Amino acid sequence: MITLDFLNTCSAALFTETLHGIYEHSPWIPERVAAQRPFAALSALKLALQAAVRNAARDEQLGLIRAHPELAGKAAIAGELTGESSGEQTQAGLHLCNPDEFAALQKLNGDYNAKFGFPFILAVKGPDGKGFTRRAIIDTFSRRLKNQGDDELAENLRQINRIAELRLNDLLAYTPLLGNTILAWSEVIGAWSDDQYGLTCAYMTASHRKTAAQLAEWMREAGMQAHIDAVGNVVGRYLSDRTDAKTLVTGSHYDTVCDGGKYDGRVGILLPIAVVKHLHDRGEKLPFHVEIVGFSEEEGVRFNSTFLGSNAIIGQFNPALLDKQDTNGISMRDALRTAGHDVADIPAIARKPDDLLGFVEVHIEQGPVLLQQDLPVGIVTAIAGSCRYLIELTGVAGHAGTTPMTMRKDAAAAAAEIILFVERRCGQATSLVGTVGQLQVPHGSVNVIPGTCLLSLDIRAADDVTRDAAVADILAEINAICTRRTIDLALDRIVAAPAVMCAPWLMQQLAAATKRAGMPAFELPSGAGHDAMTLSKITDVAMLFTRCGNGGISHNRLETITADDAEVSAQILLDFLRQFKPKAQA
Ligand code: HGY
Ligand code: MN
Ligand code: MN
Repeated sequence: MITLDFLNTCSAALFTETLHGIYEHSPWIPERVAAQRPFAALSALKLALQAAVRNAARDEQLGLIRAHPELAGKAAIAGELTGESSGEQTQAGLHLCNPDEFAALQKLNGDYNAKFGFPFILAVKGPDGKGFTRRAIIDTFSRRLKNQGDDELAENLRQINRIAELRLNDLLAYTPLLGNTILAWSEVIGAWSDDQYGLTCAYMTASHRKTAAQLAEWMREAGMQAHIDAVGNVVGRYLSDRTDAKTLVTGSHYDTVCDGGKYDGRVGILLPIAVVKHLHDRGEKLPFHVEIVGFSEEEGVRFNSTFLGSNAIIGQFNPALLDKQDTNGISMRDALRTAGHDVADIPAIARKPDDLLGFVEVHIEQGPVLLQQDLPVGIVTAIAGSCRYLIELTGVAGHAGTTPMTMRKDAAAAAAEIILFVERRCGQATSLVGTVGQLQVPHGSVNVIPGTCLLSLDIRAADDVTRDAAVADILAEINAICTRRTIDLALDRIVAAPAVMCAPWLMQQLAAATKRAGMPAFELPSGAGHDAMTLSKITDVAMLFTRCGNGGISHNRLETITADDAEVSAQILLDFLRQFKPKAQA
């Protein structure tokens, strides 16, 4: 069996020869990293090989891409695939295409080559190495055919690096066990949704409560005491033997956006459970309690109650939320009662700040930065603050055919002007973003001028000054547009979360664990909001990001991570916990 130790100590020629099948017909890649040996970990060898690809000349990169066969293409038909490619395409079932699938792939291969001048590359063994379905392969092929040339060249190189990673795992008989568990658990709870379209798990729905029960069960199996609190947070405690021990908290949210991804929030619960299970299975205790919280509500989809779960944990649950109603007229109070919760128990959820050693959240990046850096993980420096509003514009509904354009009070036209101003204004600073995610003409008709238009507003920036200046300008412009158009305006601010800096003493310990895992400690800000923002009000916080695939997409069913990246993140958290020093000793 090939081991890392063998690869580190054999001759450069034998190193290159042993790795000849890792990058299709391209020995120059292992050749270029041989001199960097020894590698402290398999992950460090993978990074070095990926860097050799990233730093190669453009013609070498194109040669590497063109050295790869098409999917179910000519080489496959002629039986000329390498052993590795043949195994991969077979595992994905590409040798079993029906005539329609086969025809679709031939057309896609032709169109893709004609557009880009190189073949489409996809690591068909997928995120967990078990293989994409043919349907998923064809859908991905069709989606990526619409991309631009440079983006597809970069994506092909990432896919080649992913294929190499999977081939290296096979060569060294390495299995990302924790990562596979995390992805398998994500699939289980990712199948439970409020609707049949995609994954929607809104607060206190049946799928939400089923997910909570499953998380509690996995926590118990990991040796934790687990309970579901009065607002639906799933709380697991892995107790230290020390009676005077304090508590280090980790976790994230398990609710989702509508038609969301399987990993947003959930990885930050499942990964720590897998890590604690690893400790428990070895009878390993820590000098502090570890508490994992599956926060019940962060996205705010059903009741516009963002960060509800984490607010209850810090003792700042807003009782007024209980009277908010969802689109079916069900109040939060009734939803909690139906779930068997007693709202009188909510205040007791609050944690004592003195008992806490800190809060560390693992979360998918939800963006493209780590992907572009070819890095599995990153350390978060700051979490962007956000302001969110619900806006109701009221004009006059009227006849679409008889009302002259100069006599209209069109609420939707006013909304359109507002949306374009938000886009223009938020293009004026790099970390500033503005989004109108909800836009609705209630009970609208094709032949009726919109009398009412509802829209949401989400403005964020890495610093509060930039964000607040943009919010002021946007609100002023909204007022000006409504005055000019004689539209009535109702504004409801539903979130005003300041930007949060992560604690350097916690970041340094995450960074140290990252480096021990053979990774550079790459730092980046978070454009997304997280439960860590709420916990930062009572304890120091830090975050570890895990790379997102598919261009970094999130809040979308295409959200994806690999078992290997989940594994590296889990190993870093495990090492972080084992080496953790409280602030006083840090
Ligand atoms: O919107 C956010 O930033 C988070 O995903 N709730
Ligand atoms: Mn989210
Ligand atoms: Mn999230």
